[in-house]
Amino acid sequence: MSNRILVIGAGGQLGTELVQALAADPATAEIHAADLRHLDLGVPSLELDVVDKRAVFDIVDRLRPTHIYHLAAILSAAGERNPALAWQVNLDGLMNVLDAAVAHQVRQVFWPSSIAAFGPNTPRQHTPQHCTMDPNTVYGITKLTGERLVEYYHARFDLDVRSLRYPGLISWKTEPGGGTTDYAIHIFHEAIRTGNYLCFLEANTRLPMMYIPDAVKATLDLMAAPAKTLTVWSSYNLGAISFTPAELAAEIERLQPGFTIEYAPDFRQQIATSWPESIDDSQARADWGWAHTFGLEAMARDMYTHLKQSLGAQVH
Ligand code: NAD
Ligand code: AKB
Repeated sequence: MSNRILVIGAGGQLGTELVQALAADPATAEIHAADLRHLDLGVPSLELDVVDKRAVFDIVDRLRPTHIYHLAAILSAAGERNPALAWQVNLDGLMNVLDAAVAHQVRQVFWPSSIAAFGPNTPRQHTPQHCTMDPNTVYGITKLTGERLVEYYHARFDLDVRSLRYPGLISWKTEPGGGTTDYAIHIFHEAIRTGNYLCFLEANTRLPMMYIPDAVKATLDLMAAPAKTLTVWSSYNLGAISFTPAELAAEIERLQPGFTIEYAPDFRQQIATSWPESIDDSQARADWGWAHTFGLEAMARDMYTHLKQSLGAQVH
């Protein structure tokens, strides 16, 4: 197989890591990283606004990718600040990519959904694959609509488009992109920089989370799975760890004695409270063998160690 890959929204938290993993895959013959701005990821970079339909079609026509990973999005907290932009990027952008993929017979597309597709009437513990979904953020509404769209394009146009409902992703190579789960990254930065963190969620707000190597692995595993083994063409539930700010703070305190946390919940508290606390991902485990690697303690240790080295390197 010689895959020609286009990653759109490649400069973000997930894209930065996924591009590296895809570039290292022997099946990858060519990879291009597209974003609003030029990127230095060690692969050819393209400037692209995914809302611009003609630009999306031109790039797909020119590069003829076999695979598109479409990651560009406006996340939950940023979306509440600009709902119209979230709608345009998250849904018009998605349709542009899906239409270009159908028109140019792209072999596979990946597009992420989120735990934000669930809402206040969703069962919050061990949230099932199929249940009530009534998101009340514009981001969540675009993710649920996107799920319906990708399933429709699979059924109607036979497009092989696959999706995961990622939990909050934790990583150290980039700053987070404007989500509600960003606290779980900010807390490490502030612990290392100042020894204290003012958290925008309440101490006992439990949310599903995942360390980035697990998210990258899940993405590659889902894309590699034989189509006939898949039973979900909207978006797979995906779980790993669930914890509260207080539990994460206790873990960081073990790594850095004297670390302190205070709480000043803001508008993101209401968003978090509308999302699941934990995810039932048994369908993903049964269909394509999903298994996570990092628990809370291992994630916190690895994240703390790498971020400390990286921030130290920036200071000196
Ligand atoms: P991010 O905000 O870090 O990165 C998104 C990237 O998209 C940015 O580099 C941004 O410049 C780019 N972008 C924004 N508008 C664009 C446009 N109009 N055209 C082209 N590029 C544009 O996001 P992320 O955390 O890397 O998330 C990637 C995907 O995973 C998104 O679809 C997101 O909804 C989903 N997801 C992320 C998380 C998480 O915790 N990070 C959780 C669930 C789902
Ligand atoms: C956000 O908080 O908006 C994202 C997500 C869970 O989709 N991290």
